[in-house]
Amino acid sequence: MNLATDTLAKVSLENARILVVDDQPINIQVINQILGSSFQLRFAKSGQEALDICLSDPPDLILMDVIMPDLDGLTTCKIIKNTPNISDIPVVFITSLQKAEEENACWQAGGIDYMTKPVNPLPLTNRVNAHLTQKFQADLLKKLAYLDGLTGVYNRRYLDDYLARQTSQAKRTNHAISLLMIDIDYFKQFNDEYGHLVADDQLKLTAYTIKESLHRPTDIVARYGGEEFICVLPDTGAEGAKHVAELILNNIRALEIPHKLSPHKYLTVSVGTATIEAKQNYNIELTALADKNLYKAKHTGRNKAI
Ligand code: GH3
Ligand code: MG
Ligand code: MG
Ligand code: MG
Repeated sequence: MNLATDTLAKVSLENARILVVDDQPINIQVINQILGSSFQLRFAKSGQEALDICLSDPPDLILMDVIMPDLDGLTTCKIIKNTPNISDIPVVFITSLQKAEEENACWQAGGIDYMTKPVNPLPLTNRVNAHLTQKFQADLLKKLAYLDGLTGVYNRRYLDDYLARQTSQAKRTNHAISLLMIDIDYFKQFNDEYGHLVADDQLKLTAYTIKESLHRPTDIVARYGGEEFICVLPDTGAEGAKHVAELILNNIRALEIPHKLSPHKYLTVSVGTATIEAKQNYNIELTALADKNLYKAKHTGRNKAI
């Protein structure tokens, strides 16, 4: 991903995905006629079905009916707004209810907009365009706020937040958690020998290789400092952490990036690992422990994990 190009690119609504929720097939048909040729539409006939779709494949915008059997639109919206990962999907209510207090209930439930039935094609299209544009701009800002500009992996700000959340969740649920601190070996010499531009490219490739070495959706890598990265591995004990560390070491060795000034001849990394095992002492400071182990790896030959 290229952040600079992303930033400059005009937000494109072409591939926007909209979920239409309504218990009446005729209403779904009407909206499909108005928006179907411009956006990717999905349909749900109940609040529960809408929630299932949001959790498995979140849309960019939801058009929500209010009156539905079982889970009504207001309750469904409240659940969405209180569920992590899907809470920022904008919900536009489309309803036959017209009283002021009924409209107010839609705003109170967390809706971003309110339209009455029967829908007029042009106002609906314009409002959908406006909400999608705002959603995509917010997504882009989040990306810029949380990703490292050079390497495209998460930045320190995101790391601090994610690590705090995952550590407290591990404590709450009595699960293990591990952290890897990764530092490129002899990178100062690499810069001196090959120049900053080449070094920047290899730094990016290293970040990408670490990212590709992680296989669980909850594993993340962040740039911690200049040529240092941290991986957070939730629900992973010492054995699993060691396995991931070895995989990273091997994948980076396999790149065979020449490094004349390193005794290993190729660009390598050293890894410090730290783990809180399930139901163990949750006061262990993972970052400090990983830093200590990284220091040991550096002083016992580098190109290894401890
Ligand atoms: P060690 O094996 O002990 O880690 O040695 P080292 O040379 O990698 O470590 P040191 O901390 O002394 O130097 C890190 C160097 O990494 C400093 C700088 O030349 C380089 N570096 C840090 N950030 C960047 C970056 O963003 N781009 C480039 N090109 N080089 C960087
Ligand atoms: Mg209805
Ligand atoms: Mg360093
Ligand atoms: Mg280094």
